[in-house]
Amino acid sequence: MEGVAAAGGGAVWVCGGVRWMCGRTRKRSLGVAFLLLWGAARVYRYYVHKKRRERWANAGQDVVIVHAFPKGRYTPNMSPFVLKLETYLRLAQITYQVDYEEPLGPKALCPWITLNGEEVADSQLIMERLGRQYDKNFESKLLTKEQQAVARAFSLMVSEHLAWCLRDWRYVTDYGQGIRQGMSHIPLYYYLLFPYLRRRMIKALKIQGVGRHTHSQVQHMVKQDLAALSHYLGEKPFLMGEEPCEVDCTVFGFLSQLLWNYPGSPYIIMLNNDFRNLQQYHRRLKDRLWPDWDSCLDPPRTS
Ligand SMILES: N[C@@H](CCC(=O)N[C@@H](CS)C(=O)NCC(=O)O)C(=O)O
Repeated sequence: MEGVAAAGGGAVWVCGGVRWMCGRTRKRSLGVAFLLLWGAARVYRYYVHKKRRERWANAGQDVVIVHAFPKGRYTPNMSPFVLKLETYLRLAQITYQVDYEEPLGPKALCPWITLNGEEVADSQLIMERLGRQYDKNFESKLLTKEQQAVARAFSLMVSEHLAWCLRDWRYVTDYGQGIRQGMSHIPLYYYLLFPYLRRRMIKALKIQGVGRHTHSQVQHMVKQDLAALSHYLGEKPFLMGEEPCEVDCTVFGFLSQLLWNYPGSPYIIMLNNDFRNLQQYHRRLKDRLWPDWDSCLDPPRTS
């Protein structure tokens, strides 16, 4: 009996050992497979990036390639920064092409550009760089030093303050609905990543500061920014006078979003009721610089 019991115990021990080894082997195989897949994905990504970069570098001497998110249903882009940059390129009459394959660039931000193989990120830095390269620095040519200071202050108010207040609506209050409505073709990754993007935005808003206020306080801030723009514009055709310059491109990018991509927000009502001159100003810029607006939408609008 004892011998049988000992043999039984030994068998259990051996089986357990084999199972343990199989488990370890399985885990190790899974680990190796994961590493191989990850490595293959990295190599593939590197190859695709290299091919794209070769293509962009050969787009033609001095042709600007703007890398952007996909077109919008109501605006040529859902990003105010892309619209700002495209509007500047049109104002400066610089030839450009838009690429939608790789929207995030070297600083993990959109937009960025490729120019003769060189990569530049951040709409403001891009405009300054192109201004120097093509001698299209409107503000320094058209404005006095004092006006340049005002233009810079407005530009920063819009892209570094108003922009955060609008992100608060777009990602937090509206839960990305306006973005979904404004795009005909939403990449799958957007749906998958939205909860993560929203959490990341809430954190960024808290760090920046706007995210610490109540929504009604943020709405009040937007109203004050719009009021400042509206009062300064007054009856002038463009913000700084008779001719448009860089700051108008910035304001245009943001007003376009407010007018079309913030359905259900209090901001459309503000523009309709309190700031009609901003709407007329926006139309003036659109008529002048975006005569092909409808054909730049996705799908193109035929009316
Ligand atoms: N200061 C930048 C801001 C650009 C920016 O915030 N872009 C947003 C899209 S509208 C972006 O790239 N977000 C990606 C992210 O936050 O990961 C500029 O002027 O270009």
